[in-house]
This record gives sequence, structure tokens and C-alpha cells, in this order.
Amino acid sequence: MSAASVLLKSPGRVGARRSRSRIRRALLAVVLVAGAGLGGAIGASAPAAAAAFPNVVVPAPASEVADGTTFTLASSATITSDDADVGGYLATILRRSTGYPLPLTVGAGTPGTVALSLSGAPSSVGTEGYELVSSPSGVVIRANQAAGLFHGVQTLLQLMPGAVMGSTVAAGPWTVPGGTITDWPRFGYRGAMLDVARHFFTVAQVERYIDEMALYKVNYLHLHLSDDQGWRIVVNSWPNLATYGGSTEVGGGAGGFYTQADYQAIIAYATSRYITVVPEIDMPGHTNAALASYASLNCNGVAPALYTGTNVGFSSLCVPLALTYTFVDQVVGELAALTPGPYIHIGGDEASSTSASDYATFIDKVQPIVAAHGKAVMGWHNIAATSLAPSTLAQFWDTTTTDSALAAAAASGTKVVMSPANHAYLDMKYTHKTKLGQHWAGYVDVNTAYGWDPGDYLTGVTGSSVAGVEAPLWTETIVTSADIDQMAFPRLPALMELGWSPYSTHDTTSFDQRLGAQGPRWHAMGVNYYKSTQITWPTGS
Ligand code: NGO
Repeated sequence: MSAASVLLKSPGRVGARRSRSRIRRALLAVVLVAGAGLGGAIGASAPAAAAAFPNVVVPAPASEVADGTTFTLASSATITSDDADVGGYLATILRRSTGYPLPLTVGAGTPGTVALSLSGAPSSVGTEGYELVSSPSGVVIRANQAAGLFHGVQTLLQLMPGAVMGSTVAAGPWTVPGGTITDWPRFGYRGAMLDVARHFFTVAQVERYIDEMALYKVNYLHLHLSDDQGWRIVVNSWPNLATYGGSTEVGGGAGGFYTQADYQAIIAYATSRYITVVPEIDMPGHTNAALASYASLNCNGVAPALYTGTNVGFSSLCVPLALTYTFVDQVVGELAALTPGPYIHIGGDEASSTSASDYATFIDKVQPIVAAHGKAVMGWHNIAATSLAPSTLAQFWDTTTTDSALAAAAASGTKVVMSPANHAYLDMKYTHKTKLGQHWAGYVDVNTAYGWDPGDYLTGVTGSSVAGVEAPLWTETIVTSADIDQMAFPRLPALMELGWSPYSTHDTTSFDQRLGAQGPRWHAMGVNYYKSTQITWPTGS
């Protein structure tokens, strides 16, 4: 093994913050010096020593060893897969853009030119990781579970020319650099949130976003299903929630809601991309749509009007009312029955119209209701001001780096998902010129989204207290799929790199280069991404 490949294999060993590009420049210098010392004898064999994977994969893999060879997918190539779904996913994408037949065989037999195998992966890659070996004769991806194969497939696609992501046949050559990538995630929770309450998004729009997020190894989709401006899912025991509470949205549009079959279709689609859905019913605040749908839920027995503005903090469920807990039990019960994932998100943010003692009473009563339906609670970090069940997951969304209540909860075992608004909120404007979005948490351009360490950000909430990262997209100003694209790309990949890659790979220069390499892919896919001036976008972007 060459010195080059040894160095590249363990980014951690060469210093936490050194960039791969700097390492590559240094290696090249070593090779050149060595070559000079040998009177240029290194000549033709130099590529092996200087080999490096192109700096194109987001999130950065944990480990890569290039060997200087190249694999080229030919029209006669075949695909084999131990998992029918992942094999089918890869074949569909490759057939569409290459125009090759690429027959797929599922299960035992001779490995195809591209082979997805559920045996022989290193145990160290865990349930979501994979090993990818590319050589002139083909590519083998090994994983312990199908999720790992799926993530390996994303890496393989990123190693190919961007046109591979297009929906029409393009010219090759369809090359893959040779070598071995061994990769697994830093955190178990890597989420994207979509607020379908402020503006409603159809099943097809949600599925489109799921397909986009899957490219960056997202494994949780948090759906913000209710807010003051809209209730977006049918609850059979409280039918007006959807039909009346879902009948509008910010700005006064027609809104909409998911039938339970729609919701299950979203879950099935997400599952096919190895993404777990976390449904949120925001309580006790952010409940005007529910209060407007049922007068009986209000302390004064009077239903407020539907609301289509963008204020927050003015609504509250009636904490002393017994019916409130029947409501919560039935809503959570129906949602839990439809949701295979482990969490029900109960919101808990900005309950400014609920007294502190009522708030604590409410969270105390709701946690066991969720548990009785077999789910763990997830809630915005404000719930840490109350006493939390051991399984409750708190989601930090403030702009500070200290929160004593959350630190105390973490000290007693609460795990935290990190979504600091000034880094992770996809609804923040990039710059003062950005048309969409808000800027209450500041402007968040790509390098700000990338420039923090979720595992060492919040005082007292570090290391194993951190479950992962989530990028929320609130939709007060977001109306179309093009709007979603504009705000999520390129920041969502930045946040998912923080969630997946070892922090030893963290380097802005290297990241910006890899992010730029996504431009031609998004161009091929028709993703309406924001061309941040912080990134050098290559030709074809
Ligand atoms: C806050 C608020 C949301 C807003 C969002 C806008 C949280 C957790 N509650 O985040 O209701 O939509 O900001 O950025």
C-alpha cells in the first residue's frame, strides 16, 4: 500500500481539521519530490502513488483509499442485489440516464458488474454503513442491512458524472474512480423537517423532497402536521380538524390535508428510501386550527376564527379541561397506529399563552399518553423545563449556546437533536438579498450552516447526549416545490454532512468543493438550488 493511500485511509490520523485537498497537495509534492529524487523514474507508475478519490462525495465518507484505477459502466453491464428494492432503485436511475438495459438479478448467484451484497461487510459499518469497492472489472457494495446498501448506492452515484441523475439518456462515459470506501454515520438521527401546516404540500411534493433528501443520507423525516394556520391529517374521531381546521393556510389559500391513506403513502415512500417519519402535532400552543374546529376544546367554549397570519404564541389548548386529554389520547392514538416509527413529536414550543404551571401539567399528562400508545415523545427543547420521561427526545432550536434546563435534562440522560436556528433552520434567508424566508435567527449562508459541531455546540449537551441533527424547513414564506428546493439546497447537504461524517473530516474548503460537485447533479435533476456565492460551481451546474 502506498503512503498516499495509508494517509487517505485515516483522515483522523492526519490531524482533525486538515483538509483533504491540502493533504492531496502535500502528497503530490511528496510524489514530485520523490520523482525528482529518482531522476523522474516514478514516471508511468506515479498515478498509483498519487491516487486520490475526487473530492466529490457529500457527506464526506469516513474512510477512502483510492487505487488510481477507473471502472467504466458498459452497455453490457449487469446488476445483482441481495435486496430487491435497493437493486431496483439503482437500476432505475442508471437505466434512465445511461440508456443501458442493465438487467437486475436479485439474490444468490454470480455477482453482476455492479453487485449489492448483504454479506461480507465489516461489522464496524453497523446498520447504516457500507463498504464500496470499485475496480476496473466492477463495483461491489457490501452492507449489513439494506439501509447500508442504499447509502452505498448514493455514494456510488455521486462518484459517477452528474448527468447520471438526469431523467433522459445522456452521453457517458459512466466512470467510477477505483478504490475502497468504508463509511458509516456519526449520528443515528439525521433529520429533515417539513412544515406542511403553514402551507400545505401534496403527497407528490413531499415525495419529491424525500427523493432529494435521500441523496444525502437523511434517515428521519419530521412532518409538522398541525399549527395555528392548519391541521393537515384526518383524525377519524375528530373529523372537523382536517375538513375545517385544514381548510386554509398562511395567506388565506385553500390549505389541504392528508387522508390517513395519504399519510400511509408518504410513510411507505419514505420507508423505501430508508427514512423514518416522525409526525408532529404541536401542543399546547400553536393549536388555533384545532381550537377553531371544536368550540368544546376552548376554556370559554367559544371557537376562535381560523387564522392565516404568521404570529406565534397566541393559542393554547385548555389545560384544566378533561376533554383536552381525551382529545390528545384519541389524536395520538390514531397517529401512533398509523406510524411505524418510534416517535410522536408533541411540539411544546412557544406556549406563551399557557402559564408555566399549566405547561408543566400538560407535558406531564401527555408523555404517558404517548407512551401508552407505544411511542416515545419527541418535543422542542422547551419541554426540558418540565420533567421528562427517560425515552423523551428533545430538539434544540434556539440561537444560544447555553440552555441550563436542557443541560440539566441531558445530565439526567435526555438525548438531544440539534437544530440551532442560526445554523440549521432552512427557512432563514441566505443573505439580505434572499427573497424567500425569514431572518429572525440571522442570515444563514452555506458556510454558516456547515460551520459548527453538533457534538460540541451546546454547553452540557455534548458527546453521547447528542442524538443527531435536524434541518427544519418552516413554510410561512414557502409555497412551491421550487421554493423548498431553493431553501434546502445547498444547506440540507451541509447539515447532513455534520450528521453523518466524522468530525475529523470537517473542513470548509474541502466541503465547499464537494458541495460544488453537487451542482451538475442538481442541474440534471431540475433541483432549483440556490447558487451561493460561497461556492465555486463547476461547469454544468
Ligand atoms: C420557530 C417557531 C415556528 C416558526 C419558526 C420560523 C419553532 C420551534 N417554533 O421555531 O413556529 O415557524 O420559528 O423560523
